[in-house]
Amino acid sequence: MSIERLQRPSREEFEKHYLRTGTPVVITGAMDEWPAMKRWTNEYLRSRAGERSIRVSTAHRGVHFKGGDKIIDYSSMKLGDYIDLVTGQQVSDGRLYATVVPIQRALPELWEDVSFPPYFNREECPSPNMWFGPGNNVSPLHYDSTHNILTQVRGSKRVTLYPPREIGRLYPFAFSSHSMHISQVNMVEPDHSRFPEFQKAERLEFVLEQGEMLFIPLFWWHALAGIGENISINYWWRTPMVDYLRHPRQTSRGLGGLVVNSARSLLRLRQAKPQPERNPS
Ligand SMILES: O=C(O)CCC(=O)C(=O)O
Repeated sequence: MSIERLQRPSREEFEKHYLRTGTPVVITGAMDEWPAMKRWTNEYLRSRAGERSIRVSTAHRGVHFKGGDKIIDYSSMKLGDYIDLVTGQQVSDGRLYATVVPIQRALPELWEDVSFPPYFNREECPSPNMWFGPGNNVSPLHYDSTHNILTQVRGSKRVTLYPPREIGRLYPFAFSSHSMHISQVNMVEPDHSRFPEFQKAERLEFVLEQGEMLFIPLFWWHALAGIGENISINYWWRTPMVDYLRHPRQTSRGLGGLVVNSARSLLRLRQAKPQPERNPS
């Protein structure tokens, strides 16, 4: 399998050949006019939005936001401080990664420099997100429950994609876990004795270059690794119900997880100790 690259297709062409068939594609030339492509140096980002707060993830065993039910180690810091940290020598390469930063709300001064890809209706994507990595930032192998366009504004990323049908070889966490959409296989150091089928899974591997957009269809597995300093904006947009029906296994896992986790929350609420009443003063 190899990824197709297409110069600025029309929306009709995109919908007919890629969206409706659930086929990933790299789109070139569709973000050349975004001011961010020229403007987004570290100096510019610091001067425009350095005082704004962003969410930063810390890697575990080389990978960000991974693992069973404990997942995710996040902290909050100013964009300017983050840039100082990752461009200085204080932290090792790839250890920190600013992920899923809702750019319109968190960094409104920077949102002016980017736009929506012309392949879905804007109102269907309530919150585009910025991903700002220092290089060597690795996201785990996982799938999402919506279609996605990942745009590469600065730097590049190594991408590995697996079709939804390979789920049986990719060892997701149990459907009742909060990480049900994440593979237990660590892409940085895969344990082939625990996960023997993993090597047999059909995959697409390529580099997403600066100025390119990647369409990741619903339920396609993806893992990404930043090459040098890198910034992406991603757009998850509302996916029509009919697209879920094409993937009964993933859809039923999602619904099963929802039921189990709602029941757990209800149970926790019921078991919560009543707080002692305060004496009115
Ligand atoms: O770029 C990354 O590191 C991860 C992006 C991702 O997982 C996504 O857009 O769904």
